[in-house]
Amino acid sequence: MFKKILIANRGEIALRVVYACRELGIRTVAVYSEADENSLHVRFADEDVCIGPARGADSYLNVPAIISAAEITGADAIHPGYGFLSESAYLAEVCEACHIKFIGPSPGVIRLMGDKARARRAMKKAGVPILPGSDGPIDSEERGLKVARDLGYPVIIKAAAGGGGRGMRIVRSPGDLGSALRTATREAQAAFGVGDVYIEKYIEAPRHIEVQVLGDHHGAVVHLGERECSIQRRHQKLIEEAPSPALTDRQRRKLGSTVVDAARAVQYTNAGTFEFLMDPSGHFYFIEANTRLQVEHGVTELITGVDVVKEQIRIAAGERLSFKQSDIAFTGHAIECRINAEHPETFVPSPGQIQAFSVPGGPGVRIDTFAHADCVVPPYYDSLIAKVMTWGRDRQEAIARMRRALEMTVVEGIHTSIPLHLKILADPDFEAGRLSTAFMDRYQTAPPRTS
Ligand code: MV4
Repeated sequence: MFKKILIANRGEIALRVVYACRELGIRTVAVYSEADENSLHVRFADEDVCIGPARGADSYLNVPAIISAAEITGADAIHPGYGFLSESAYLAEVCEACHIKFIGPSPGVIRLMGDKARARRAMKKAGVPILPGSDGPIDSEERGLKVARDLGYPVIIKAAAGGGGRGMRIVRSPGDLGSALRTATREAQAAFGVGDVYIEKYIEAPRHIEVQVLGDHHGAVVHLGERECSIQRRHQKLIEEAPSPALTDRQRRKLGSTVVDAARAVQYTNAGTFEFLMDPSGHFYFIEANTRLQVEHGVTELITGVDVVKEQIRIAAGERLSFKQSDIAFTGHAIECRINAEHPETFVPSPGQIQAFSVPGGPGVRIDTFAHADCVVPPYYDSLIAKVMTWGRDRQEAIARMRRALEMTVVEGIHTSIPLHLKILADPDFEAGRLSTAFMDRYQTAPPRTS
């Protein structure tokens, strides 16, 4: 087992990795930017190294600074958390060259899944249902028009190097295809340095359902069931839950075994998430795979009892998974609300100094946060300040617990999304589990007044 892990991240996820390391008896090294000097992840790590100025590009994205910090402190592994360098095949390669274990999949798998068009082909080959679409990148308007005509409109143009909703364009008629292709290609080139785009049939108002997997270095792969993440706004998830209220046990088993086969086919190791869209008639289509720990991993932990972060560390250290698929039982229901430092109606970021901070406990409540009274939420990073998770024997109990937990959460000095979360929890469609990625359209901000 590792003796010392460097955590190349900040905020609640850096603390979450500290928790796992402490429980495993592993020393921790925090890295931090000049804006995070007084953060809890620094306070609770055994050692800490300042890696640069506040801006992410100068600190948490700075590979040489992070590798140097690992070498200086003698860390034998790096946990990248989520965001920042978590899906950097380059960091994973540099780690290999420096004999530091990267706690995540191999560089080859990260690179494969990072190219969404290649990932799509690999999943198709492995027998995973994908959306009807182009076989590879679209390099001309003629080709695009032909593919779109065969698919039928609407279609969606996606950047091969995109993902998470970046670089997508919906096209509803052939007259719009040419200019959409050119814009999408230009934007992809500017944003990702690769202009490749591909086309898929567009599904209106799907559910977003994703499957958590773990694979060890001895060929064992298991799934930990699905999460439903349909409640999102501009590709930022607001509420996630497990299991999905839309799946039958039979669908769950089938989706799970399809994903396990696919992960095996690409020799997937460590933790990963395979994302699907579910159309209104209940069909699943693979969209992309995330080769990192996800923000919402906690709801899976609450219904399976598996500590995903500890498993990531054990897997990277070469240990075998200690359980088989048949050992995993799904018990009850879990929900997560992502509490952001932002105005609940305008969604404008609200960084600053938190004055009062109090979070509830009680049965079935888990809170992952780096916030505390007097802490500062810096303006440089994403606005997630806390994840409130609740567990109940059924969905209704999980929702009731979430309601009382949010009603008794106190955050003063900054705005938070809690009032919006309470509104969603009271929505009859939410309560009935009638979810889709279009759910949040009803909470559109009012257009600015002109008089
Ligand atoms: C789609 C889609 C409809 N049809 N692909 C957005 C994030 C990225 N992972 C893929 N996304 C979508 N791809 C086809 N062919 C709709 C979305 C989508 C979406 C997906 C998941 C969660 C929220 C979403 C919100 C808007 C659009």
